[in-house]
Amino acid sequence: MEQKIPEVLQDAAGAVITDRKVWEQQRGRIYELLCDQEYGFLPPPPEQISFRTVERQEDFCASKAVYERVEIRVQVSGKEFAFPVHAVVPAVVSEKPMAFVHINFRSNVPDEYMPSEELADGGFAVFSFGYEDVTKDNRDFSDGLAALFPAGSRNGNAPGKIALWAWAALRVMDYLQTREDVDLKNVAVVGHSRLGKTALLAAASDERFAFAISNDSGCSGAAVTRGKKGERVADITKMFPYWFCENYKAYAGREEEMPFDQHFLLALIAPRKLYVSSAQEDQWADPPAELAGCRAASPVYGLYGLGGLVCGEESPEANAVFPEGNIGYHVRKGTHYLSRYDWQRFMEYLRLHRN
Ligand code: GTR
Repeated sequence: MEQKIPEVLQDAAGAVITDRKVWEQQRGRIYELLCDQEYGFLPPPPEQISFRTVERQEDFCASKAVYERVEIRVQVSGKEFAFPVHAVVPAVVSEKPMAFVHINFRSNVPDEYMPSEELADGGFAVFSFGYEDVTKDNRDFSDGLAALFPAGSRNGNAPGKIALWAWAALRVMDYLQTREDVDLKNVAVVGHSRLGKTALLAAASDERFAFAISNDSGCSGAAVTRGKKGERVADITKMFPYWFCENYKAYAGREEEMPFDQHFLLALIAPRKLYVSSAQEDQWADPPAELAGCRAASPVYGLYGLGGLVCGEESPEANAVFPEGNIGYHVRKGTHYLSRYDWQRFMEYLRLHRN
């Protein structure tokens, strides 16, 4: 069933990479390869960026947290675009809170995907944005952030929507740099499903994220593509071609020819922390393929004298949690969803691995 996947620690001549410096050059090449062939290149940082708090509630969650709506305004190619970020920061803390940057399906706070009250109770801050406040989840590249990049620039490696949503997450990280009340050494970017893919790309693109968390990210996310069940490149590029760059389509039905696989994306996060979560009944995402991605990315941590995934079990039972490693993993009972259970595990993982 499982097919041979490309070695991430192999140089262009086929030699095994055992040296961290050589890996760091390879890392740059791999990042460019994934941008060029799969997601498209993220646009460069904005020419200008500004932040404005447009709403503030001190009595959020029974006064346990402060809610702020912050407008992030960017200028790109002389054109402006703004999107809202929702901050929920615990009101009373003994130390600066660790923080999640949540790339959210919704822009309501709180919502069914994000238990902001439990996060605040747990001592965590959360900064979320609704992905469609950045650019709509459709093939229209003339809306929102996408409109800042000239039409007709949809050449082979122009950014797909995942790359644009990831770019927005980097701008939230820019905003966080202005917050002295947040533990900036411990910021996690987190997303579910298509936004789990986005969270991985954001963390691969920006080392300011100390943790990357992808939930049920599946195909073109944490799951190894070769031998994968459920969704394949042909499915995803047919249904959602605009998530990716044009070049990715060439691999529909030809996954064996890809000069990469998804563990390359995961490896770009090393030596920072990575947490991958699956749902047992989410066969479309394929939990074993997501776990395989974690295993295949693990050797890169060895170059830093660190361990990757710590999971002895071939096929873990539902609700098994493997938090010890620099790559953490759990598989939850149930279907495709970002649940309270998942968030509880993310909080535990951050507490355990706090920098
Ligand atoms: C599905 C898609 C998956 C996953 C999911 C989601 O339809 O095929 O790759 O990303 O959407 O984002 O909910």
